[in-house]
Amino acid sequence: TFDTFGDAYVAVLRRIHDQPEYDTRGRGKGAVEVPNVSFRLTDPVRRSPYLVARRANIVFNHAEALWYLSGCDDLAMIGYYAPRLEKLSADGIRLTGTAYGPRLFAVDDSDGRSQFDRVIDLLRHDPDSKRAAMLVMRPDELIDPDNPDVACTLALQFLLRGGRLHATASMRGNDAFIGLLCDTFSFTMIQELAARRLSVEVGTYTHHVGSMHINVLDVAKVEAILAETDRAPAPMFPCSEMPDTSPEELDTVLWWEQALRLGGTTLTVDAVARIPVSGYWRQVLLLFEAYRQIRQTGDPVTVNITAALTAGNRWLMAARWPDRIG
Ligand code: 5HM
Repeated sequence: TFDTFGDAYVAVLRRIHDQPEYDTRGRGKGAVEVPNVSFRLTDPVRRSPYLVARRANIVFNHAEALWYLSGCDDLAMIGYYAPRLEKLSADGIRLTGTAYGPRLFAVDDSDGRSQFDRVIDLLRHDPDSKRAAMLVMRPDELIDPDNPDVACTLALQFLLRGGRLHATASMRGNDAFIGLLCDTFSFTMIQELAARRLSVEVGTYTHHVGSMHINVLDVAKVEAILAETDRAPAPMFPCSEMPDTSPEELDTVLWWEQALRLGGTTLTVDAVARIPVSGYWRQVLLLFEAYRQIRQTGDPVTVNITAALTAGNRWLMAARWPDRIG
């Protein structure tokens, strides 16, 4: 059990790096592995580790969570934030296994609800339910042995206990350096959104993985992270809590995300302040505007936008794009 994800992340990397149990070569990729790794977070809202050597992409983290919440599977949206995902798409248009959105948040039956809607409704009527589980990987994903993109997540489960919404993610495999950070970020955002919808506190987050591994290609970067935390503890920043967010408010955030991505639209701090969403989501739109400037101009991000970021977001942006954040 750890307080924050930053603590768990470093502990998992250290365990796999220092005491690997297997060397594997699944699909031709060398990795060191520890099977059946679990951890629990008591404060899943503090979901970003502040590690210079990790160079985490806080813009991608939010984009991926929103991409899931949108219920979409288009490469165009998520590929703008992470071009590496292009190679996972068989047709260059859609992602299959990696796109958890359609499985969790798209209406998938004649009842007009998504898996997420159903578990929320279930917990409203039967708060002690043991059934609030959403399945992600599907049996048909193993039919084609060359499928480049099989979902790594098996299921997400909510337990409403003691007035708090606990969440558990079960994964068949997880890349402890890259995927673990992104997956925990998105899953704890989903947990927080669900807790707010149910008007309960955020509980603990438990992450369980069948094959937790570090790809051999990333070992040097992992060693840099471990050396960084050996030198000094990572900094800490205050974290904002997500307010209750309606589907309409999420649509507004997604509309602005798309407008910034597709070009033509730019945002100033004053313009963001006029968008009818909460301060929490305005901060996310500021991150998208900062990223638009990084992608579409060669200049540093404008001082006003940088100054309007929270201290934690500014730190993460500067660690990722040191020459673009003043
Ligand atoms: O051979 P396999 O299908 O497991 O390769 C996919 C790998 O991508 C996983 O083992 C894991 O290392 C990584 N991954 C992850 O960590 C992939 C996804 C996409 O579902 C994810 N987290 N969300």
